[in-house]
Amino acid sequence: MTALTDMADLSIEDGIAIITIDNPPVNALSQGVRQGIKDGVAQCLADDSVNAIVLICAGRTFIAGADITEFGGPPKEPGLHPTLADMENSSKPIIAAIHGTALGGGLETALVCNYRVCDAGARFGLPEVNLGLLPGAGGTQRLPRMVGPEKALQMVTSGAQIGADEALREGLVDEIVANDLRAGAIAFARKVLTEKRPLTKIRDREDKLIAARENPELFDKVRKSIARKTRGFLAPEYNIRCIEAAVNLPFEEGVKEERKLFMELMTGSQSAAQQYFFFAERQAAKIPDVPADTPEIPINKVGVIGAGTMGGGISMNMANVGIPVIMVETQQEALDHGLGVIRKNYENTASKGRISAQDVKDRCGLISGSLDLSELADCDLIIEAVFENMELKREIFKKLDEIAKPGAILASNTSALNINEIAAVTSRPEAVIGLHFFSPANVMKLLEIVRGDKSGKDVIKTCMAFAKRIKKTAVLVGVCPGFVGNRILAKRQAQANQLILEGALPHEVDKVLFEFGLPMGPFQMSDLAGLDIGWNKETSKGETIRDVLCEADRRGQKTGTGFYDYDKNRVPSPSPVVEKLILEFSEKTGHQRREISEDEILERCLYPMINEGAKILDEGIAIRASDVDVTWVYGYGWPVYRGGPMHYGDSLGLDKVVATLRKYHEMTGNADFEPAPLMVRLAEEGRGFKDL
Ligand code: 3H9
Repeated sequence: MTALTDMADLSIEDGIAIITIDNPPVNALSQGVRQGIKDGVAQCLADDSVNAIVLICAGRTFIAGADITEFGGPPKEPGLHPTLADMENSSKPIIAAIHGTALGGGLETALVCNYRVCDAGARFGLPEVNLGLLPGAGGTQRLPRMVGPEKALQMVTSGAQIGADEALREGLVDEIVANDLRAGAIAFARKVLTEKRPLTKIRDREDKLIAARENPELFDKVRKSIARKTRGFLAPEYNIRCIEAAVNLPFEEGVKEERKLFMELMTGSQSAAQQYFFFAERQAAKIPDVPADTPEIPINKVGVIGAGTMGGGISMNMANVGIPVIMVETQQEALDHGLGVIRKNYENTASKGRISAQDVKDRCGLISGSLDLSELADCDLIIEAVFENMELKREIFKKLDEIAKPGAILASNTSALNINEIAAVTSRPEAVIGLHFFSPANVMKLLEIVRGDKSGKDVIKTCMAFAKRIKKTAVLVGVCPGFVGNRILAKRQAQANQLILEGALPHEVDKVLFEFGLPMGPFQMSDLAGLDIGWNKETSKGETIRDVLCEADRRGQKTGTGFYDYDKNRVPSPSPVVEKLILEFSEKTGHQRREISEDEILERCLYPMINEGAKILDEGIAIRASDVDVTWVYGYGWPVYRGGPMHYGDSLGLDKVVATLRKYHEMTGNADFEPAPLMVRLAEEGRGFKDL
């Protein structure tokens, strides 16, 4: 075996050359990999003893794509394009041997080979869209030639992967190797030689494109079908245009179009934000003071206290991954209702074909119910999900302390309350932690893990790993009112409430934030949650617009009216009644209403969020700025193409954010606009949160 570079080597076995890539952890196409492939192919072509070449990877996967860490830096020779061109022009057959995931540039590398074999677990995809990109090394031109434009469109716009069986059916691979992939690939290479199979090149194929040429509506159909999900994103549309080019243009011209659109995306702000977020998400899993060798507590059974919307959603997470869960309620009726809702949810999912009838049965079978708290005695993790009342929570934790087995983790799903105060009523504060799920808990990807002063490192490590197991992205935060997500949300809500007193109307505020890319504005969100959360009819004195609306029995979507009027399909429309109530309230509270620009709405809602994020960082409540961004993207639907509030602040320039905050501070006197010292310091140093 000869080393080609420090990431690739070459061996020759009876006329078959094997180029092995070894660039852990995912064999990304770093400079050393490209160099290795290029040199390896050249050596094989020059060596008369070599008749065919197998390209295979060491470690856990085939090439998982271009090396994202090289993006944005100076180009390092050789580029991917000339490397792939050498492969495609090889006069000796090249066979890709694929295991793990052939993704992005990895799949594009496989597509310039003459043949592809894989093991049964291999997966294939072009996930560039998730990085705000498109496959820029011929993938958009070659994939539709292999699997047809329809399938290619689905793959490039969603980034979804297909498995080995589907890849074989679609013609993407030539053979699935049963056991030893390397031996199987070598045997396949010999077969190619003995059978004198041609040096087929995907670029020369046209057969699967012809039907689409007569069906140009195909593209608009796809555009329409993904419009809601991809609102605001550039990359999905650019990916579609590339497939259109593959169908309608000669190969070389299609490649040129792909290159042009790729460069546009690559140099744009959306891809920068999405690439940033790719690493942000992975960073969040790293906890500096919890060493990798910290032991984990095995979690084989979970208890959930409360069978309401939250408790039910939380329980579904466990059942979805095969973990038995017991829900405890105080009343049989509430328990039955909770279990019924879960079943209905699963049945709905099954009716859409996303899970099977057997899945519904299995998952429901994993969720049991009880009215007796002592049945939680054998649970490894108990999650309290009752309503937000400190006294009630403390009472429950006192009981849990007596019931739970030694070593069990006692978690609260509180969205704002002090975990230390809850932990203090137990004899084992090290076992207590916050697991803040976001509603709907079976859907939202974020899990805010709240570390109390005494939470054990093993408990933290276990919860971080457990989050991954139930397919959530966890962010570890410290104790403060509202933690990271809701603390920042409160600042936006305060400004939104203020803006409608000063002159804007709820739908005007919501429109600005919706157009910014959020799933909905603050008033639609309040209506959805219910305006009467925390509101008390007996004590309400009409001190806020929310009070006024609740007193008028406008309590949000559930009552058909709130800040908006809702039709029977829950479609909102601005309400003249609310407008009148707001105008009256403005006058009563001495506000001189004025025209408020969209820019002011945006800045006043978003900049205090960035400011609060800076305070959170300064206080050590979040470990890093990117954790705040992960919280907001996965917990509140902040558009990932804007990275998150902290990345957004950096992209605006912190000097601009500070100056604008000062302007509003002067104008309103509101302390939320007083720039956080950390942000002022960074702005003065010409740095950003990314430099911390
Ligand atoms: C592309 O190919 C463009 C082309 O069209 C060419 C145009 C010219 N580069 O996710 P994990 C790191 S764009 C650099 O935790 P898993 C990752 O940061 C690319 N680093 O593991 C992490 O580092 P750390 C298209 C990468 O097992 C470590 O590897 N391809 C890359 O849960 C482990 O990652 C993609 O978008 C990379 N490409 O999942 C695929 N990928 O340990 C992106 C990963 O320091 N990758 N790292 O935190 C993935 O989807 C997942 O990583 C994968 C493994 C499924 C492969």
